[in-house]
Amino acid sequence: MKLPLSILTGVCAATCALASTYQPKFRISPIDGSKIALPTKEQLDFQDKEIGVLIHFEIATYLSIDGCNNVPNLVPNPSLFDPTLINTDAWMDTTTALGAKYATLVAKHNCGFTNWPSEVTFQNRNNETVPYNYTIAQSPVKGKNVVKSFVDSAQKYNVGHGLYYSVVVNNYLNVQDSDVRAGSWAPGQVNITNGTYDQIVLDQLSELWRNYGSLTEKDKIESLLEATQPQAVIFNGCDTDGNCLSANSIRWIGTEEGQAPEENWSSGVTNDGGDPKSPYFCPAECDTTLQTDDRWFFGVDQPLRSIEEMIDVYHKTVGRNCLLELDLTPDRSGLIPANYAARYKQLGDFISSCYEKPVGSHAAHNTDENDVYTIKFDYPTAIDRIVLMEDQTNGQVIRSYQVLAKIVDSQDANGTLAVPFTLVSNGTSIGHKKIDIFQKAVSVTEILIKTTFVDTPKWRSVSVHLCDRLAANGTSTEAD
Ligand SMILES: *[C@@H]1O[C@H](CO)[C@@H](O)[C@H](O)[C@H]1NC(C)=O
Ligand SMILES: *[C@@H]1O[C@H](CO)[C@@H](O)[C@H](O)[C@H]1NC(C)=O
Ligand SMILES: *[C@@H]1O[C@H](CO)[C@@H](O)[C@H](O)[C@H]1NC(C)=O
Ligand SMILES: *[C@@H]1O[C@H](CO)[C@@H](O)[C@H](O)[C@H]1NC(C)=O
Ligand SMILES: *[C@@H]1O[C@H](CO)[C@@H](O)[C@H](O)[C@H]1NC(C)=O
Ligand SMILES: *[C@@H]1O[C@H](CO)[C@@H](O)[C@H](O)[C@H]1NC(C)=O
Ligand SMILES: *[C@@H]1O[C@H](CO)[C@@H](O)[C@H](O)[C@H]1NC(C)=O
Ligand SMILES: CC(=O)N[C@H]1CO[C@H](CO)[C@@H](O)[C@@H]1O
Repeated sequence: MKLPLSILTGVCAATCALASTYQPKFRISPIDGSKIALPTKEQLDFQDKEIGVLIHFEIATYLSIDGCNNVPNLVPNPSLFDPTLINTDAWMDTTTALGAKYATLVAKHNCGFTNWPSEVTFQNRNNETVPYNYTIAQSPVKGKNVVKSFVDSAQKYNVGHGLYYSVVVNNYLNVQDSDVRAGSWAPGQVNITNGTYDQIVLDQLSELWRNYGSLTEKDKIESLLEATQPQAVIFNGCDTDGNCLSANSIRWIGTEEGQAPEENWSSGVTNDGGDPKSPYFCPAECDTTLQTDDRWFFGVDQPLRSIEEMIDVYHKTVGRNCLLELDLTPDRSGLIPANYAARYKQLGDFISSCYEKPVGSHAAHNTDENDVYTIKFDYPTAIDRIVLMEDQTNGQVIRSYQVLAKIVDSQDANGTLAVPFTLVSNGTSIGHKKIDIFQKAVSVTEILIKTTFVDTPKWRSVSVHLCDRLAANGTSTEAD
């Protein structure tokens, strides 16, 4: 069984301060006395997944605009939702071709439509008990259940799954900023109190958690979460004052462009590159789209970002210690369009051909008494990048590093002359993974990695690669 994942939609700033009982776990550096934030097993498992997809597929798939954000009076007619070819196994074919290890489905977005047949009922302002009848069961594909079908496919493909439920906006219930708007009601909206809204959210989350294993937030949600989903990893689970819903929190990187700052720590609670001194271990997630213009729901004739741009996204997210969560958007038929599927596969193929097999894997790897890491090759070996991974079991401890190499390109093909070491890359944060692409491919006989740290570093892996050759096949690798 894969770990169920949870996605929280960012109202923690308003509610975590009230909710929080969680204290950060850290240890004190034996070297300089600074705090070293400690991870949970769930956080490390989550970072290991490296790539996930976020599947946007509900009533907004049938709108020309990108969802019900900022159109509080719009309640699209449920008769629009008519995916005649829906095939969630095909979604998983694409997810695995990309190399993603988890998938999160948007179960309810801002229009209020649920793509599972919610059976929640509630009281309206006339004190009548009415059904939450803005669901797939009121659509032309009545009888289908996208959430169940998605979860079944994910389990069949051994892909971790999560569900996303937005709490902040619900047009059907006339909710904006987590509150029922007092004032006007548009056609299709029902009239409820704030208290009823909170109850509906809890009831729908319980329905999802009980039946499909997953998700989310707000103060009462904290206890529900602890009771039903103790292992769930919570996106935006901490506010900037360090109030957290869960020890298993991850943070948003602060942009939807698909890039982390080059310096990006596993600790910190702010929506940016984080903070090496923070006592909160809270890795970053970088969410972004394949479609251009930050478009998340399927857009008719919406162009896709080029493979070169997506490779760059991979290097600036996974290659900078950030989880890449890439949008996956089925079209109105319920299938992933062929050109989209091809682009995800192209990216997955690039990643595996470039990174699966290091060059010189038989070379001797050693750490000397000064904690300098060395790789010695038997013969000059061409490389154009290095992949560094820290073992973060006891926290992220490296604070900066330099990669030096004996480059023998034009000097001594046999590596017998006394060749000086040259700096080929350097930086600060490594964490789960850091990928450094060199200016150009070089032929080397030896590599040294020097670090500064707050405790003796443990490497999880250090590998070198040569991917320039992929460029010849139309898959350019772009210098970093
Ligand atoms: C609904 O019930 C509440 C609490 O019992 C009561 O205060 C209110 O007047 C009732 N509203 C209507 C329309 O009957
Ligand atoms: C939903 O329920 C309300 C109140 O019971 C009713 O007026 C409305 O027609 C129903 N809508 C659908 C799509 O069934
Ligand atoms: C819900 O609460 C908000 C914030 O307190 C308030 O502004 C709004 O009027 C309330 N809505 C209703 C329908 O009472
Ligand atoms: C919603 O309920 C409130 C309180 O009963 C009432 O004042 C208001 O007119 C109702 N609005 C609609 C659109 O039914
Ligand atoms: C490399 O070794 C070969 C064979 O021993 C020798 O012929 C050649 O001159 C050497 N090249 C250099 C640059 O030392
Ligand atoms: C990397 O090396 C360059 C050149 O020596 C230096 O200017 C830069 O500050 C270094 N960066 C880091 C993060 O050490
Ligand atoms: C590049 O294309 C050539 C010819 O189709 C093929 O033989 C080679 O394996 C490809 N290289 C990579 C790295 O995909
Ligand atoms: C290189 C870079 O962008 N570093 C940033 C990493 O994140 C910290 C904290 O947000 C910033 O202060 C750095 O500028």
